[in-house]
Amino acid sequence: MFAAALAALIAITVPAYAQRDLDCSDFSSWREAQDFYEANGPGDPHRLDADNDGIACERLN
Ligand SMILES: [Ca+2]
Ligand SMILES: [Ca+2]
Repeated sequence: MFAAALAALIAITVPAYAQRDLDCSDFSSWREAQDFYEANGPGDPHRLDADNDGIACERLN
């Protein structure tokens, strides 16, 4: 529940977050990283999906 609220907050505050590059290590869960990746699309400005298959940070869970 907290992660969902955080993701919603991230979506609202994208401009602030967009000012610095985030990496998979900045997220505590895959869901969080994936929501951020989808909110920042199209494209992958933060390079969270290195193999471009639409799934960010496969090594997180
Ligand atoms: Ca990055
Ligand atoms: Ca991927």
